[in-house]
Amino acid sequence: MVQAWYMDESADDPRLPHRTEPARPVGLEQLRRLGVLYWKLDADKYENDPELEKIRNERNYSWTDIITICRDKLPNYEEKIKTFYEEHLHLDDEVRYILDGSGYFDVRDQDDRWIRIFMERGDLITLPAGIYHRFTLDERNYVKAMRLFVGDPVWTPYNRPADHLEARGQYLRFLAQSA
Ligand code: KMT
Ligand code: NI
Repeated sequence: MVQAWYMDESADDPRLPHRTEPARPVGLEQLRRLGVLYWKLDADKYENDPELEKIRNERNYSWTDIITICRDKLPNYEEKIKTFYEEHLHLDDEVRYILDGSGYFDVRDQDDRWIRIFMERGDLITLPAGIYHRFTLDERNYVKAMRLFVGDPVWTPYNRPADHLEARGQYLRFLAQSA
């Protein structure tokens, strides 16, 4: 089951869980209304997994690569980590499948509050184009993830405010009718 919750307002290290007290868990259905889709797969089989193939075919995720985020493996680690955690959106879906390690994807809900999604080995997520979001490692400081994309990848982040973009307008229309 997905592990997601509303974040507290504390300015502590982002790599901590930041659960509110009392806890305010968020379920799959609420994520779905935000356009966020989640699957649990068997990461042992990622190289030959009919379930993954099915999702890739249905959603046209033709392109993939694998990224390892840790201090020793990722060039420009500090800079990239900082960029990932700036609130931003993309013109396309952001799709990640966690093969090892873990981290947090934070997404804004319909009232602009942060929801934190804990992602670990076997978790696949799609963040829709136009949603404001960010990513951080957790205290393990390590994640290995497959990045999936429809066609040739474009990673450009548009930092908030990016409300003038058509992808944002489209997303807001989606939100308005999915409530
Ligand atoms: C991104 O675009 O935020 C990333 O690729 C980092 C997260 S991948 C687990
Ligand atoms: Ni992003």
